[in-house]
Amino acid sequence: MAEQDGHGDIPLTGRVREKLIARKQDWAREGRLLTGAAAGPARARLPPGQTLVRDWPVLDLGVQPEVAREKFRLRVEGLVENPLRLDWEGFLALPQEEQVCDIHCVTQWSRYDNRFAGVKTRTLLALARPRPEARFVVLHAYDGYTTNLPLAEFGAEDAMLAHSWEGRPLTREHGGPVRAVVPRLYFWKSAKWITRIELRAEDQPGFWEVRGYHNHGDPWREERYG
Ligand SMILES: Nc1nc2c(c(=O)[nH]1)N[C@H]1C(S)=C(S)[C@@H](COP(=O)(O)O)O[C@H]1N2
Ligand SMILES: [Mo]
Repeated sequence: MAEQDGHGDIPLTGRVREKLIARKQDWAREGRLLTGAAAGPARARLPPGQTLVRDWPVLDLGVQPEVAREKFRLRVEGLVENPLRLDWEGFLALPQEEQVCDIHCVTQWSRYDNRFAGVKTRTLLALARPRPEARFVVLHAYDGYTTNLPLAEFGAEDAMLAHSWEGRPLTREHGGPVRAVVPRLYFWKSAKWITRIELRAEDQPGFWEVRGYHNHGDPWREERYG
């Protein structure tokens, strides 16, 4: 899968977990984990159907690309006035910010107060200058994973591309060197090992979105599957 994005020299270890992927797809079809509880008017911190965890589970397709910092490239392209192509130094040269946020995984765990550091998506978008037609974003990762979201939500004030967590470099298993963090949507929208951000006029469902996950994924509306 990695070949498609033209980064065939990034080693992948592990094996794609076909069975796990098929099982999650079945759960999506069956509506597993749905509580039917609507979020009340005063939005709770813990979204419906979620359980708080203290550790930080690792979830991915089973292959974890090993992206050396010298080989890291980040592109912002598609419907932008100023396409960006950044290497590691270029990425670190952008304004750096910190963000403490909660994360909510569709498989039911939530984790509070994660301190990420990196570049806010707003900063990147301000540099790339989206064209007026741009309304959606597809995030592409080094393991071939993709996920889609509305441009407005990708550019939310608390969304970022993170390289550190709790003051330390983001580990490879959690998506280092750089991952997306979009706290207001289920965590599958936060692509690990990100390499390309594509701005589009039309939406294009990503890896889990074509396998039965909700196209939008708001945890407080319990948009798990759809
Ligand atoms: N590149 C990539 N990003 C990904 C995934 C993946 O398989 N590949 N899995 C997603 C899912 S389903 C979740 S829940 C989170 C898990 O992130 P974590 O392993 O750091 O907890 O990453 C998301 N981002
Ligand atoms: Mo997930």
